[in-house]
Amino acid sequence: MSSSSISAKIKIIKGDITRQTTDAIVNAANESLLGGGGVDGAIHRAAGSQLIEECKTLGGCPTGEARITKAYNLPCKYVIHTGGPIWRGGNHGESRLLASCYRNSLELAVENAIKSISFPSISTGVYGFPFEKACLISLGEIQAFLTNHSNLEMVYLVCFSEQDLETCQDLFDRELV
Ligand code: AR6
Repeated sequence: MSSSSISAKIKIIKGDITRQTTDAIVNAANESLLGGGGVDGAIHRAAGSQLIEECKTLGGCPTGEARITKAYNLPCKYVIHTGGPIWRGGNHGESRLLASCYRNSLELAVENAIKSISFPSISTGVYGFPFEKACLISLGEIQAFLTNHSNLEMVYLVCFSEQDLETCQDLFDRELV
């Protein structure tokens, strides 16, 4: 597939991940999968208490891996939960682990015949991963994955602030990845 047709399958938007109507949304969770603040808190509040009940049955998720659940009261069909790395200066495998979050979430999506998926910017909130660096990793992983998986139709990167949207869109437009 040409790079322009791959780029056409990636859309960077500003919004709230809990409002996305793609087949799946991704939750920036933690290893326990038992809820938290930020995106995780918002997703659990919007999904309702059945989501935590299903998460309890999963037995956690090591950093960089991903797990799938139903979405309950959310407008999407599935939630893919992945725990990103905590930023500890950059020499503790953070980039590799963040890349794994995106790759494993995308793998799980195609295994479940998901055609469209929305990602938040994993690890860039309380986990402190520098936004621009994280964005280059996410865009790189998504582009590489789409090159080899034509079944996935659309991948949305949902930025929470205007500034994050501008940074991410700029990196994408400059084709730095
Ligand atoms: N929609 C889209 N993006 C959002 C939303 C939302 N509703 N809310 C926040 N963001 P964070 P992390 C952005 O802290 O860094 C939790 O407690 C936010 O601006 O949610 O991976 C978990 O349980 C930032 O850019 O996730 C873990 O313990 C990005 O989402 C821990 O936080 C990620 O911020 C995970 O930390």
